[in-house]
Amino acid sequence: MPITTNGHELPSQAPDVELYTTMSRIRAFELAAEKLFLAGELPGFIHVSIGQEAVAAGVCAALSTEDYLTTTHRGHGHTLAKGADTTSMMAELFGRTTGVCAGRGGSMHIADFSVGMLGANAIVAGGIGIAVGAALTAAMTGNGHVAATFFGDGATGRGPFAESLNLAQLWQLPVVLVCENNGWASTTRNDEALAQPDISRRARALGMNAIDVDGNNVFDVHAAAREAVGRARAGAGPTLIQAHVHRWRGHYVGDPAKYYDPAEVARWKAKDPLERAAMILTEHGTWRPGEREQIDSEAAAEIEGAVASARNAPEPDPASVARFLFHEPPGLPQQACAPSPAPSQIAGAS
Ligand SMILES: Cc1ncc(C[n+]2csc(CCOP(=O)(O)OP(=O)(O)O)c2C)c(N)n1
Repeated sequence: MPITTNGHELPSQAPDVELYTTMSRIRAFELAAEKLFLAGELPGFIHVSIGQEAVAAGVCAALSTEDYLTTTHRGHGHTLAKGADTTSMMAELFGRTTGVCAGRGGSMHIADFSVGMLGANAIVAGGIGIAVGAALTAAMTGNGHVAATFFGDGATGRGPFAESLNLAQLWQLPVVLVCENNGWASTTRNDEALAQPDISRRARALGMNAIDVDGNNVFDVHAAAREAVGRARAGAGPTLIQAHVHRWRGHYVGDPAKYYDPAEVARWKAKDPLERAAMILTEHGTWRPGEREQIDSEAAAEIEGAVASARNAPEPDPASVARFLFHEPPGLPQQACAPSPAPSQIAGAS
């Protein structure tokens, strides 16, 4: 059960199959991305969130499409759960023109304003201030939107975390700050780097509402997120959710992760959020017979289709390298690139 600041337990609603479906799609997307990267098909670096899917699914299901979201270098799951299309996300990882950012961003810089996704961010803690700024926009314009941001425990050692929490609480902004506390920042254990590794206590020190939740239980995460989003939308200010999770893989795909104790990883895997959700849905008699298998095979087929489409899509023309930077240089050839979003396509723009 998620525990609020005053020790109150938040009950989960009846378990919803849709939350399992989102996790299954994220898992399928990231297993495919991992394989493709190791086979040398994807440029750059990628970071996967395998084992952390419940946080993305549970939080984003509490947001509307227009609500704002920012995320991190480990943001595929958050972006997908917010409603981005898997085909254009996969094409983005391949760096193709059909990508959600026309192949210019790659894994760590995905943004999709059409679903309120303001951006992944390779700068640790970089997304937190942007979400607080978006929440300030919501408060000043009265547009009714809420902003949410995902970040890791490592990000809480940086200045933008402290500054953003301060302003969010001072101005009672409609923002939900979601810390995925997986205990590691790259190769460093958080108790070696943070004076206070319990992130909720840092929020409570400012008087901010905070909720602790088992990040392996998607239904509990969702209950916490509904409470936090409801408060924010009602004008009751920000909430920090600390989701306790495990990062099954190394920091980046290809990291041998020799710093992990194999017994510890085995313990984490025993808490697989997909298996946990499946067990709860079975206990409640929510599944139809064969429903889990059907969801998993549809997710696999969706991702297979996304990969095939990305492989066949064109790469950007090198002559267009300056496109989307600052302004459209006159005389640039107009090749097969997705256009910049019109202001009217940006969620919340009036
Ligand atoms: C400002 C900044 N410092 C350092 C890095 C290098 N770096 C990338 S990810 C990372 C660890 C982040 O850990 P955490 O915030 O806990 O997120 P997690 O990787 O666990 O999801 C570091 C140090 C960076 N990208 N940006």
